[in-house]
Amino acid sequence: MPRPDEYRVSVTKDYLVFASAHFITFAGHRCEGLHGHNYRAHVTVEGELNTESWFVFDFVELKRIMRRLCDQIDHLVLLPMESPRGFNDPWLHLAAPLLGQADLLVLLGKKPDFVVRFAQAPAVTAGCRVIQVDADAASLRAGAALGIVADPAAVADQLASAARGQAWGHRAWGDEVMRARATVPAPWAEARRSARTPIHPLRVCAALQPHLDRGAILVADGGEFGQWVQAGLEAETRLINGPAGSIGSAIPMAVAAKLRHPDRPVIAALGDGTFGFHAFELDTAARYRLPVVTVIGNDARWNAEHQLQIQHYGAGRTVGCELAPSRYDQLAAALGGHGEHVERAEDLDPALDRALRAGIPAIVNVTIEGLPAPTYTAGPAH
Ligand SMILES: Cc1ncc(C[n+]2csc(CCOP(=O)(O)OP(=O)(O)O)c2C)c(N)n1
Ligand SMILES: [Mg+2]
Repeated sequence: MPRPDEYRVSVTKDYLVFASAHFITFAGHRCEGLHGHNYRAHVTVEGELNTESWFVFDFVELKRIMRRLCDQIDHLVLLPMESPRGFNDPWLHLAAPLLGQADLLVLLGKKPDFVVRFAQAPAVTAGCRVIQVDADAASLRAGAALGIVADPAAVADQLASAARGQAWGHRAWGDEVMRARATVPAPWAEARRSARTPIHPLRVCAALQPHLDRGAILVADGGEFGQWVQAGLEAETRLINGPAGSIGSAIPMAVAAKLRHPDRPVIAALGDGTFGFHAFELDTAARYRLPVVTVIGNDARWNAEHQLQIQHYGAGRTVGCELAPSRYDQLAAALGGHGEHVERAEDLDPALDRALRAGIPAIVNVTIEGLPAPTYTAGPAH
């Protein structure tokens, strides 16, 4: 509330609008909103009356500033950041527990938030210094040893080229981290080859890996299957669901990736529950003839939630996370796409080949075993 000697001016206009969220952009700067959101800006300025002009704030200037701000943020695509799990990113494999030994942490465009456990003890050593590079000065944490306001990508390039000119005598810890990163639990090798039914998530990874090696882009999303996919695949280009772990954006992300890289195959791997969030984006992909391949790890469950319930309430007390073992491949066919249904490991390779060759959006619906996500610190992985 303004004080009695303060005044308030409020502005909103039809043109003070901007749109953001999921977009497809085409040649000629045309934009199509998928299910993006349109926002109307409303600003209120409170202050004393200027006794010369009898203005609180020049109305015309206020509208001009607002217009500029709206134009700046209009049509920005909101894409999730790596990585929802931060220190817990399953791709780190056995390196995750070693990160806590670091004596220097460089955060490039990353806020010291929950995904890096606030860069504080006990997640990092008590004496660990933090250097934070961020384009936004307001994001710099007061306690950082050094805060730099700059484009993080440019700083990363500068650091890398400066580092190339240095002789590094102390590689042991770095090598240890790299080795741990490249090390997966021993039972994984067998799981990747396994012919068992329902199919092990790592067996799905084994079938996908050669396509990624040949340049396919990976989109990984959702639940326990999403964690397995992130852990079990090496992709040169990988998009995963955002820092908060919000699920469901895989197909829109895959559509965007295909538009950006029309010559590269795009594979979205996601759980059945996750598919349910924005399954109809397949229709968008079909209408725009974008042949993305969606691989659904179908365990007929919201397994991530199911596992949490087991952990917290016990195995006999799970509720409300069951799904039907639906034939999502048939949904693809109904929308003008290509569908494959796979129940046996030996059928994975030919089904993926057909899906990738189909030239239209495809769904590969794979009946998988609903396993808990991989863990590395608490005993052997599943
Ligand atoms: C938007 C959103 N809603 C709900 C959740 C909570 N959530 C996380 S994983 C999950 C279930 C995912 O199920 P599925 O995709 O089938 O993967 P599974 O765990 O079965 O492998 C849910 C509901 C979330 N992270 N984001
Ligand atoms: Mg599931």
